[in-house]
Amino acid sequence: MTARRKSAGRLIRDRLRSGVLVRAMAAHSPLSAKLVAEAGFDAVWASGFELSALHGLADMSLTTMTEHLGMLRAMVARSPLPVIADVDTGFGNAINVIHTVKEYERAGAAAVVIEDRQFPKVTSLREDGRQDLVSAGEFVRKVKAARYARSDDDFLIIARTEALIAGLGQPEALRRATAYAKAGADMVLVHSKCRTPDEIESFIRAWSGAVPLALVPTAYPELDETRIGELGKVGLVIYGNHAIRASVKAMRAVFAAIARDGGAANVQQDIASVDDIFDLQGMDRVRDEERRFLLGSR
Ligand code: SPV
Ligand code: MG
Repeated sequence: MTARRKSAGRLIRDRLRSGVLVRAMAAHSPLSAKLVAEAGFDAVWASGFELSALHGLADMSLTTMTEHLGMLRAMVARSPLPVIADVDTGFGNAINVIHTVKEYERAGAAAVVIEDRQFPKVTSLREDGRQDLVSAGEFVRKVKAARYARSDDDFLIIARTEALIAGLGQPEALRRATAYAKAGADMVLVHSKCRTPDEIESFIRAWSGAVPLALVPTAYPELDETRIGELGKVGLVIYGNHAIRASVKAMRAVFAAIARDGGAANVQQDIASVDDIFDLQGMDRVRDEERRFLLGSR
């Protein structure tokens, strides 16, 4: 086990223990993971939605574990932050979860988030999405399998319930969250696609606090960190898809302007400078290495 992997989960656990909200921002590439660190977030969210969108695919188990794992490994290599892996259903049943946890831990992830949907999954935020969950009993066994598979006790197993998304109601969501915490999940992520925070706030108030909660306030962005702090019981907030949405809007505007104008003169102020990209690429370090190893002088 490397020091890096050990410290990745430990960084999150230390912050959780000190009662400070952990803030994770979505990324879909090593470059976006670097920008997450630059902006001052605590962790990178290796989002399945973002990676699917990057491939031009729906977030419905169409990208493979190998693709997601490869991208996660590249992000871990380029970002100083702990990376929280969105592994969807764990790519199958409890046996798949064992393999998934071992592979993601070995790749340097700090945590995995596993959701109680059936494989293949359907994206959560779609209005008319099919919402088939596995039974609470089966998912409890998947959580136990995840705990069994990790080799570093600091590696976090975050169990995600989609009960509210599936319309099963708060009692069922609480029943599932309680069972997952009892099975050994380090945190429970509870997701909602309501356009107001009411459903989630009600869940938080009813939650026993057995383990900290994780939230993804995409559909109800007015639930900000100040309000989350007031509510308590929440250890992690994930900004789930803001990297890909920011990129799409920026690219669309710049591409349209160049196509319209027949040249790039008018977009110079709207795009990053080449020097900015050089910095992100570590060009200073490369220059130094050239001096040392190619040109023979220091
Ligand atoms: C993701 O970012 O892939 C998530 C969050 O799982 S959501 O898309 O809102 O389900
Ligand atoms: Mg996802």
